[in-house]
Amino acid sequence: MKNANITLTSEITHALNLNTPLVALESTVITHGLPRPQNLQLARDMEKQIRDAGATPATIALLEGNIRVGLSDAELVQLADSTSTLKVSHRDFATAIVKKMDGGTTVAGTMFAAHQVGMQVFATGGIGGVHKESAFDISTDLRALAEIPMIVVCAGAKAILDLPATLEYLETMGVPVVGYQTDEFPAFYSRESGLKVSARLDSPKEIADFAHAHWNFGMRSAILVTNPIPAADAISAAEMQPMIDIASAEAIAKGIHGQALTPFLLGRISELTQGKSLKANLSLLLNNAHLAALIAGEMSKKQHMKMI
Ligand code: PSU
Ligand code: MN
Repeated sequence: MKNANITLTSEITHALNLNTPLVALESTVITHGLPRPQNLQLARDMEKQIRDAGATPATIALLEGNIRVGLSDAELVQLADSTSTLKVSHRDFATAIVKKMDGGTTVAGTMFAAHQVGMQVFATGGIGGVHKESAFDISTDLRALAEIPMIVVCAGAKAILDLPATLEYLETMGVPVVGYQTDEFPAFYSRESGLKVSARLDSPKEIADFAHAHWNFGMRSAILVTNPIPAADAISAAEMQPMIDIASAEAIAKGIHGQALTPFLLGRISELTQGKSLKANLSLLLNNAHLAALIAGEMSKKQHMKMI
């Protein structure tokens, strides 16, 4: 293990040593992204989805100030039930460590920890990005994508963000935005956004080949794989827009900013759509876990071929 501050389960240590397929999972979605009790159910379902597709799940979080890769079921319950968790992105690790707090790691925080222990594939729902409400609110997720070489599978980003600005930022930082079986950047609840991805790839193997081409050439950024929500659970952009406008106007009126903004917008949209968005959210998370597990399988095959 490269980083002595991180505790791994023996199952994950074993998988890393043998190069068997592994998928990292974030935990802000459990602590701040979803209501109870759906958060615990989702955490368990994502792990199961990954196991069913032949990979090992590694949920990453902080428990009493310890950075953990892989949680037992009792620890997942502890995290999902806790009422005083910290949302942990890059700047927050030291706070959680010295104050011995429980914490949910964001996309950025999860990427950092997962990379430190040698993982390459990560599944999440939606990434953070450039917010519309204030000029300087740009998620640390974007910086992490620029600097940490991992395959990050998501359903795009929510239209609560400034999606064109988010894509411009990713382009500036040299992050490939791959559409899985699509040419269009998906907008989380919606399969469409009117914006283009930088490359379309149609199979997990093509994605693994792409990652090798990017990194073997010397690039260090992540590869953002965007996987549209299953059509049956998608909500059209036209249907979402009024809710997004209401939530955004409320955030501005209440002066909500910083780390609290994303959870506020997510919660309000869930209320405004009366649970429809929650169903969509759960569906796309499971869909991403499945694809990430298949990509991890292809990455591990490549690793084994190299060793022969
Ligand atoms: N977007 C979602 N659901 C989420 C998040 C983002 O649709 O749960 C979480 C992720 O953990 C992401 C974080 O990394 O919010 C981004 O927060 P911020 O915008 O404060 O960087
Ligand atoms: Mn922010």
